[in-house]
Amino acid sequence: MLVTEPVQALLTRERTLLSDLQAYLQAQGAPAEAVTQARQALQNLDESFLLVVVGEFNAGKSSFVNALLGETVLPEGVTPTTDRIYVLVHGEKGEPEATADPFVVRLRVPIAALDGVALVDTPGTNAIVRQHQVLTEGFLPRADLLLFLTSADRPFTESERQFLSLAARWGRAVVMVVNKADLLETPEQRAEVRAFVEAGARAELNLTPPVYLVSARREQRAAQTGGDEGFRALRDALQARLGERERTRLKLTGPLNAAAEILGGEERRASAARDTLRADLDTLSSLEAQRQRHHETMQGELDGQLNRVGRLLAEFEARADKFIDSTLRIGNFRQLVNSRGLETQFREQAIADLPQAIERQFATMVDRFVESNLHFWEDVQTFLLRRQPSQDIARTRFSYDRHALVEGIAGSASRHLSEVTEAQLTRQLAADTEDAMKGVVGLGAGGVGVGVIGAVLAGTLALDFTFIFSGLAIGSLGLLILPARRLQALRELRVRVAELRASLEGVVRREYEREQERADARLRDAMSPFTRFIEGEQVRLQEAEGQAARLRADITALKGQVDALG
Ligand SMILES: Nc1nc2c(ncn2[C@@H]2O[C@H](COP(=O)(O)OP(=O)(O)OP(=O)(O)O)[C@@H](O)[C@H]2O)c(=O)[nH]1
Ligand SMILES: [Mg+2]
Repeated sequence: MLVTEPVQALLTRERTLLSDLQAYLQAQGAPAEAVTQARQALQNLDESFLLVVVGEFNAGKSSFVNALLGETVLPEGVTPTTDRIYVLVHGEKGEPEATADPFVVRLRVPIAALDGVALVDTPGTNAIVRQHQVLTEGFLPRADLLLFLTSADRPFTESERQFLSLAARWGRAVVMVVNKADLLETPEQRAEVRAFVEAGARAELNLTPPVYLVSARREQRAAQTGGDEGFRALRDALQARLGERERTRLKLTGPLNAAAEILGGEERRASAARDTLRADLDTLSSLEAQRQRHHETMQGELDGQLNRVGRLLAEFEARADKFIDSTLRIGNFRQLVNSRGLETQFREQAIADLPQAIERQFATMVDRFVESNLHFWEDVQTFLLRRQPSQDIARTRFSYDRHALVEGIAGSASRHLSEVTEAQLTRQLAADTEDAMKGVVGLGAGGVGVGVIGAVLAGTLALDFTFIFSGLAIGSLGLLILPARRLQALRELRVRVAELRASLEGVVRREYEREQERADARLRDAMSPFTRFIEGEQVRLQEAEGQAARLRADITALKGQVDALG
């Protein structure tokens, strides 16, 4: 390369720009391959000039290179032949040397035409071996000048059009070559093929690169044929194109165009990330409405459960009613004198399994509470996970982080819900029931079992309702007032059942409410890393936008200066 003072200055600025780009990509958490491409662009500045021959398999690339060198250096064949990238450099002939890239080999050949230029043969595109195309596409951004080879018997195929469009995206300089021109028999055919290839190239590159019709075969058989005319023209053109000044310009432009493409990729990712964040924010704000609906559902659920408690109490009341009615009778005189016996009978016939039934009902309520909250959280998570960010940002730090955070939401919240909430809510309900029962009975808690709802209720009910019979251990006088006592007992029963019902309902509603608030707080806690992430990313993307704009301006300015190089 012609390193004059202005070139040196440009080189320095370009190196700075390319390392800034690399740092920028790293800071943005771009996919590894984008960072690698930026690093590669920087390295390219210091590599020799790469003249890269590309085209569909069997177009005659290897034959073309051999013809250009005037020596059969590379294998040729009708099937997909070249399976790695051959970088031919001037030097003492030797064995192929490995490079840092296992698919790139270096070959020294003692041909003066290669001085200062490395000639590169690539595996063909559109071969049955997909890997061949992948290799060549990966190498494309490193090419300083592309020799785009198409075959006269199938000029400018669809896959060649696609490949050329990729070359255009990377801003590569292109020379169009139609090989196997010996297959074209008339001047009309030649003109037709040339026009066709020209039009195709124009459509993809938006400019009209010169098209050369050559025959590698005729050139290889120069001894018999006297060489190929098209080949001679191409050689001359390359000579001019690869003059030191032009080479320098291409060498400086290639990495800048690559930088523009790499930066464009990052800008697309940033814009996709912004879209994702916007959608996430929408989701979060609709979450409040969802939570409201969830609460309403929970309230409906709770009402249903309380109704069932009410039904149990009504059944108890009916049994107690019947008991009082049939027991407090004069004919039952003997039994009435024995208040202990009465209490036992009341327990057996009226109370029966009410405490256990209520306890079961409470357990069901706790289960339902935990279950519907779990469902709600899972719904929230599914909702967020369903919003797959666009393919553009696959493999970025942004999508890894976001995915991990969204996946964590229901996880941590639901673990707590099933491990802690269930036990806690059960305990609270028991303790609260016990407290409430004290009020109903109007007695101290003495003797009442602690913690288990059934025991609390059993004790309470027995104490409370047999209280009705207290003082019934009667003398003869009592018999006279028995009808009045019966009425009073029935009245009292009704009052007590109503009180019991009210206080159980109060307990349950209060505990439900309290636990729901805790559950909401926990969900908010579980969401908070995600909401913080959204806020953080918005700031990052905002700043990134500014940095990208500065980098883009730098690229444009430098390209202008490279173009203006004398
Ligand atoms: N008629 C004619 N045949 C040619 C010419 N150049 C190459 N061929 C033949 O085309 C076939 C493919 O040649 P290669 O040089 O191996 O083609 P390639 O593009 O390197 O193929 P891959 O390495 O598989 O991508 C061989 O059979 C060559 O003999 C030419 O100018 N005219
Ligand atoms: Mg080949």
